Amino acid sequence: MIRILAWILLWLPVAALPGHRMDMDSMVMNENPTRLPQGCAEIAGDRTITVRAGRKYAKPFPGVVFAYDRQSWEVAPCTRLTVRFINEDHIRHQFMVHGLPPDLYPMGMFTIEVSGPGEETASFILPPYKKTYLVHCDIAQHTEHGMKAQLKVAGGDGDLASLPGLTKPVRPDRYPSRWTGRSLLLLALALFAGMALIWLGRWLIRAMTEDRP
Ligand SMILES: [Cu+2]
Repeated sequence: MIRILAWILLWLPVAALPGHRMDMDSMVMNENPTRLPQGCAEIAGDRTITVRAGRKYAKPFPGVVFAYDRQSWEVAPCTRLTVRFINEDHIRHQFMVHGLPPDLYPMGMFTIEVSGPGEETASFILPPYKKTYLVHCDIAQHTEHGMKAQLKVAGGDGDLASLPGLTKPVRPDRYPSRWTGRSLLLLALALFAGMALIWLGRWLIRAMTEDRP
C-alpha cells in the first residue's frame, strides 16, 4: 500500500505533463506524433521499428551483459518513427533517445521504459538534419554493459563508440599482469599450497575409510 502511494506521489507530476503517459508496467516520456520539428514542412513518412531488449541479445558479444537486438537504425529526415519496445528481461529497460530538439523534446529526450517482461509503443518525429542520435538504457550500468545503439537520420554524422559488435570502445578494458619476482613466488606458493591441500584431502579420506583391525 505504502509502495503504491509513494509511486503515485512520485509519478503524478510526470504523468500530468503533455506527451507523458504511464502505468504500473511502463512509461513514455515526450511522445510527439503531431508537432513538426523546425525545418520539416510535413511528415515525410511513417516508419515502425520493433526493438527488443534483453540479456539474451548480449550473448554474441564478449564482455557485454545487456543489449538491444539491433545496434543501429537508419531513418529518413522528418520521419514519424513509431517504436515498439519489447523488454524480455525481469528488470527495467529503456529505449532513450538523446540530442533531439529541446523545444519539442524536453532535455532533448524521447523515452520508453518497460519495467519487466512486456512492451510499450510510442511515436516521435525526427528532425531534418543529418545526425546520429544516441539510443541507450539509462538504468545505471546497463549502458556501460552494452545496452547502447544509434539512430541515424539522413545517413547520420558518424558512428558512436562501443556499440556491441559494431564499433570499438573509446577506452577498451585491459587486464595486464606484471610478472615480478614477488608475483612469481606467490604463484609458486599458491601451486604448492593447492597440491598440499589435495594431498591432505586424500590422506584424510583414506584415513576415514580405511578398515580398522
Ligand atoms: Cu536496462
